[in-house]
Amino acid sequence: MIVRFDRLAAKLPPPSDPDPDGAAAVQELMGGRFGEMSTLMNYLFQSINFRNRQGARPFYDLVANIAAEEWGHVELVGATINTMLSGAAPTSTPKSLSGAHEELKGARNAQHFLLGGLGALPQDSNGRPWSGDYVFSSGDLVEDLTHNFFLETGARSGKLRVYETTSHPAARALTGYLLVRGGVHQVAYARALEHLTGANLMKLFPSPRVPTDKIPECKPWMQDKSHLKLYRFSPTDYHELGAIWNGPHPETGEELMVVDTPPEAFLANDPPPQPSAFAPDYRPEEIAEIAQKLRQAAGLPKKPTGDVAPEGTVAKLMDKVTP
Ligand code: MN3
Repeated sequence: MIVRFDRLAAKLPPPSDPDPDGAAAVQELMGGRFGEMSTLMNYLFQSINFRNRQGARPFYDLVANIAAEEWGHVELVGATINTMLSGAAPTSTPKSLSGAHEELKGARNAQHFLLGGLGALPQDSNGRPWSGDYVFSSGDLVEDLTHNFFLETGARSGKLRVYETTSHPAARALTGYLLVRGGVHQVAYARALEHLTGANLMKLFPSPRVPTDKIPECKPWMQDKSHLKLYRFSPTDYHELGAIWNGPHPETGEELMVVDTPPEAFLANDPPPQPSAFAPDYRPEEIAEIAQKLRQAAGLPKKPTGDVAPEGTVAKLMDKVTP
């Protein structure tokens, strides 16, 4: 089971200029074959199905622990898509709904506003739903680890292509972070295979050639040594990561390290209401009023007890004139 924290793995900029077509491209990193839903579900199913885990403990710990990190990557991709869609329609309640989405009728993913409330969907960049067929869980450890290495390789290519496709600051922050963390997981599966078989996949397939040290949005994470760290995502379990995650980084030669806690996490920006997309309703203030009454009746403080990134971050959002 998992414990959930209302935090994001990386700091995203607040909503600024909307970029619905860029958001459609980012969907590939969510529900594409090599997207974060695929990495999460592959490692989740492989860990659920893992047999003789006591006999193979370091390998079980590795796959199960990385699955937990992937949950956070799914959340981060979703938050990025929402950031890029914010403001694509009026952010204040329009006087008339007529034509409120007129500007969006040519958008690449019409379901972002026709089905979702200007929000992320479990789809790829062509709007195809994520599929369980993307999960490979054969039970054969060498096959599964080889698949995972290839999955992380494809995932990094995808991230780099999305980086090349949109310069929206949220997409750049996302891909800068995920390129570094995907690199860690790629090396982790290569190390696991090397320990098991002696084959060095990093030498066999030095791909994709991602110059992370030259990408500005990767640099802060490299300075933080995030490319060397495998975080332990459990207060009680998965202690054997260090039996696999050790030795020099295959590209930089620096020493790999296990960090015994989850990484530093960040408050999410509160995405503004999109009344014409009925998110959270055509009149969001009504839901806010009901929530306030319930809070009072339950003896909760007047101010919400949960945290979002500090106020004012939404002020930069281009609030479109209501039609
Ligand atoms: Mn990932």
